[in-house]
Amino acid sequence: MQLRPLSDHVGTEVTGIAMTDLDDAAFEQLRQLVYDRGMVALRDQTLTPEQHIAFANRWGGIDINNYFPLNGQHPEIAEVRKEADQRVNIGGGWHTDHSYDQIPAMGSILVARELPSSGGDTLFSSMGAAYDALSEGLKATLERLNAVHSADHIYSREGAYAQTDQASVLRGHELKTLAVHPVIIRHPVTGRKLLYVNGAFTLHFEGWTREESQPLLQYLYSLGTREEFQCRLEWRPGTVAIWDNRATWHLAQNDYHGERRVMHRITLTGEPIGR
Ligand SMILES: O=C(O)CCC(=O)C(=O)O
Ligand SMILES: [Fe+2]
Repeated sequence: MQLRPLSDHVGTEVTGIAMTDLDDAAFEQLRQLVYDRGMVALRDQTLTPEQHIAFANRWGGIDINNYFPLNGQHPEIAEVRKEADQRVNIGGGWHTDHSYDQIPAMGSILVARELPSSGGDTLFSSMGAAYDALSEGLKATLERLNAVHSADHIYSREGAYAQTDQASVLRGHELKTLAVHPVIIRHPVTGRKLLYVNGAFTLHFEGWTREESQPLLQYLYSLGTREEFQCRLEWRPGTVAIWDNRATWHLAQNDYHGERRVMHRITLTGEPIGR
């Protein structure tokens, strides 16, 4: 397995291995790499949907996404799709997946199925680096805070996608989600401290109004998207990304209007998170 870091803090490109053919030692090495680097991009894979599912089950388990369109044949696989005539993409703002769940998903495995001729990159940002960059004073304040997360304002009938051309394909408009998580969490495996709020799903600090929360949240969002904490994944046919939702945020660039982009996502079950 050959490794190439995509930036200082997040993302490693892996070549020279096949996901379908890993012995236990190589599988555990890959798992550790995802935890340490936040995102791993495996190049030159040929992964059928069945192999995608088998790999996710080997990792530990699958959380079904309640909102994205499902792939007809495989309910475990959600489709992240933008058609040539659609303007809005899925995941076009900085976020981490499923923070509105009580036990948020560990991560996601995204397989490129149809790519535009150019554009459609995904950016990732390191929440470990964001935490490390906080002052000791703000760290101490944030350590004591929890934040409230929900997906309702994104996916409900009045939500962010409602008036867009993704509305008709998204599901779960009637679902209600609410979860409270510490603002600073410890990675359940590595113990690394991480900033755990995000611009898509975090509503406010627990016990604070939204109005009171906004300025500090906005500060944290701008900190978390500093360019030096980011990497860029340029997809190629055969690229598969595995990312850790606790340790990173991501953003899907929407710069390929007029072309189709189709990705298959499986969401990986997580462990309870805490301080
Ligand atoms: O399409 C992408 O690159 C990522 C979309 C996204 O946010 C996701 O699959 O969770
Ligand atoms: Fe996402």
